[in-house]
Amino acid sequence: MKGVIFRALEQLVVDKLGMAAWNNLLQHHGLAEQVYISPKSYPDQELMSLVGGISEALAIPADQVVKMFGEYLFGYLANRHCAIMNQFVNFQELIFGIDAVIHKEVIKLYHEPNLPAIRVEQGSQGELNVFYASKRQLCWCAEGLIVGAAKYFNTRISLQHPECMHQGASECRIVVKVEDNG
Ligand code: MNH
Ligand code: ZN
Repeated sequence: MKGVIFRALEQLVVDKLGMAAWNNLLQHHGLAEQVYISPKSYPDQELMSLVGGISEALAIPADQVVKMFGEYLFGYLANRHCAIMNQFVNFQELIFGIDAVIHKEVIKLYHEPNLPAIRVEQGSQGELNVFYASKRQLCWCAEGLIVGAAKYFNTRISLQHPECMHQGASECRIVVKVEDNG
């Protein structure tokens, strides 16, 4: 994962628990000397162990920590990439543009980013099926990012996650129902 992802996690932890908690976390995971500033990629495993540490510190299951982080990450990325965000007028457009617009721009802006495969299909009841696949299996982060996107557009949604890589599926299916379009 890119440094930007770790910096977002750092900001979340510092916001919620303070700088000492972040330094403690790094220390407990042998990352005390680590600063996530360079444009290179850092091992996915470091993100996973930090999530594990936060999960322990807050007594919240890791999947919920990852989802909370995803929601926070959306705001963090949206702030830094206004030019990308301004291409979307509403929540649905953004969701349909994750792969072909957002992550396509990310490939131009970041050196060899590690991105998931995402495709979106309209369901028969107006719901959106977001299909997610990645060897990082961060589908809870995807859920959180979707929640963050909905909040960004003042849109009320509900989510289901009926097929999941963590349950042996080859890709996750996240069903997004728009309840109220702001
Ligand atoms: Mn996007 C990584 C999904 C919006 C920029 N993105 C990820 C990952 C997921 C993801 C999941 C974690 C990697 C993986 O699972 O393999 N992203 C989404 C979803 C939305 C989204 C579901 C909207 C909803 N992403 C955005 C926006 C931006 C962005 C908006 C920026 C403008 N995403 C990134 C960057 C990475 C990333 C940057 C990190 C790449 C890396 O670490 O190498
Ligand atoms: Zn899943």
